[in-house]
Amino acid sequence: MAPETPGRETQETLSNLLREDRRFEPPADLAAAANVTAEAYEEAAQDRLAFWERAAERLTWEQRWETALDWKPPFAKWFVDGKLNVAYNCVDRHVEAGHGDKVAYFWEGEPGDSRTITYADLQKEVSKAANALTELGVGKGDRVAIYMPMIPELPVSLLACARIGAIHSVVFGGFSATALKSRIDDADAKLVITADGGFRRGAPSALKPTVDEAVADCPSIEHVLVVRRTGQEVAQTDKDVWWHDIVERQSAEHTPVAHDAEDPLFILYTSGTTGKPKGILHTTGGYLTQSAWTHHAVFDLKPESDIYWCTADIGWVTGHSYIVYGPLANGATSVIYEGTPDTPHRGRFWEIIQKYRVTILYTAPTAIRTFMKWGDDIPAKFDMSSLRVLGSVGEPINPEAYVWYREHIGGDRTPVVDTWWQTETGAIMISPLPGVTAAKPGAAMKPLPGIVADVVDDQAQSVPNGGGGFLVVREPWPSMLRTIWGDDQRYIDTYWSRFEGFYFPGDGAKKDEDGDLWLLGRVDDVMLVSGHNISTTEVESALVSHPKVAEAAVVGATDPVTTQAIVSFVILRGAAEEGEDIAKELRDHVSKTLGPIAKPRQILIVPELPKTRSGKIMRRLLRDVAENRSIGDVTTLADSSVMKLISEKLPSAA
Ligand code: 6R9
Repeated sequence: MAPETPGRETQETLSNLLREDRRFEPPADLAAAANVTAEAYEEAAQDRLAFWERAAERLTWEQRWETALDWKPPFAKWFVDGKLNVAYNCVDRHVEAGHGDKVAYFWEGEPGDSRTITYADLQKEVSKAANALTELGVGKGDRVAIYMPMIPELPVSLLACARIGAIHSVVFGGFSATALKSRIDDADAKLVITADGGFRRGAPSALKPTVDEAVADCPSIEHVLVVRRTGQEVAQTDKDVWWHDIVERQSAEHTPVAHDAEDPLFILYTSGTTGKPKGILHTTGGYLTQSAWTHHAVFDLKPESDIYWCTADIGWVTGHSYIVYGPLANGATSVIYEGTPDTPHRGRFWEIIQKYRVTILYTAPTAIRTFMKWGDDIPAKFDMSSLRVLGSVGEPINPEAYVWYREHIGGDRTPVVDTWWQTETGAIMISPLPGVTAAKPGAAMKPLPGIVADVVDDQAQSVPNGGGGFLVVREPWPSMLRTIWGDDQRYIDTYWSRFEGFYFPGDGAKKDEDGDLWLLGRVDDVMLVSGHNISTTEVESALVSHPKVAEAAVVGATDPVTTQAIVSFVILRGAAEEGEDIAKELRDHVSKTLGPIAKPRQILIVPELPKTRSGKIMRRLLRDVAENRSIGDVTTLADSSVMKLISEKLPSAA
């Protein structure tokens, strides 16, 4: 086992418990006009590198590459000796092609203010920001930490860095000063770009004090560039420069220079299960190729008519690839929303879809389950007939949540694409194609054309259909991470040592009888119950399939008899009452759905679940609760008070 993923050596296969027979065929009109058809799989299977070269040709290169791939395992170089500028590809080339008046972003602030930014506007803003960065002494290869709310200056900052070849490192606006400082230190960043604050849940939420606290002790930081968003009072330090003072007075002209295809584009930190966060390094040509191609293929993006909205935060990889780089490279019109889905009311998302006539929505299972909990009547009040494709990312989507999403948001017409990928993979890897795939609710289905993934047992042998085990990627792909910033050895140990020659993402998966892929969560979360490896995902999905359950998190707690026993934390749906018998009812329901082996020992009804800011359930903390330990590191939790609420619910908790 790789040191980062201390699973059990005994794990051979994952039990395959959940059955699902529903299928959703692609709508005929979508299939007929789809950007990508079934042929793409064949083309890529015949010549994978030629397939990716054609995808790279969708971009504008100043100098074409010599070699598609230079692979010295596990170090890859894609489009060797090619040169291009990412910001030019995302912005200028669309203006040059006569699309300057086309909207790049409809930006919606939480308090109800809005801005419309065309590609021509974006070109000016990015050029000014690039000039300002240069004036602040930032040059090619320098690292820039970005700690901002979801305002237009955030994508502008990313693109300004890309334009001059500086490496951005976006840190979630919700992270603490300690987390920010450790990321600044690890990357040895020169500049921080931030804002006074942003609006969340109806109130200004300050960011600048956190930056001040972090930077007080960061000698590498020369300047702090501050956008005024909320107008909150901010303490000034001698490193501070206001965005409106320096950026606004710059020239709106800036000539982009081409960078090498393998020049770094950004670092994005991902918290490992143990140890310090890993600085995932992405480079220029391969990253842009795959983020743009997958956005075009998986969402069937038609730049001339679609209004696309990805609800992620740009501080998460989904925002990098599918709010900024992919959509802009494709010349899309996107919506960006600053705030939370329940401000000022729980229909805010649907109101935004109605207002902008959004056609493609990309969100996360955690959000979908929250909307289910809030009730069907809320989305029903809005006109969402414009929607034609729905996407999901971040966690396995429970079949019930998938069907709810399709029915209540997609009017039972829209395909749902369940997209599996990671910060490390840079772009989508496994997903249905909306015009091709007869999708199964809860399955990510097949590796995209050009991606070679498989499920293997612990001897690295491919499992037969119907079997479960470890997901691996067998061949390098253009947007793969190139290393962990400053730590090649950790890159090798974490991703390339568990299975010789294969990339190991750390996720469990199964192949169904048709060979379609189902993601089963992190292997660290797999439970060992009476000799069976049981995935938390399947038990959670069984719980969520009960009409009274909105969300569920499942963990294995040490048990003297069964090695581990299943402990479930459950949030009930809007109207459901917490009664005496509900625990029994749910335990029986799981037993009936998956079999007695998966019957939870304990069901705890809780008001909330601990989640990261990107919405992933932190089962590690729930294991602490279930095993009656003091609760571990909660610094990456979106809301740290949640653990207290949960502990209070537990009869045996100390
Ligand atoms: C994009 C993103 C990566 C981990 C990944 C997996 C889980 C993401 C998923 C999914 C099942 C999906 N994950 N998408 N699991 N089905 N469609 O989320 O990146 O934050 O790095 O997380 O998220 O466990 O390994 P990141």
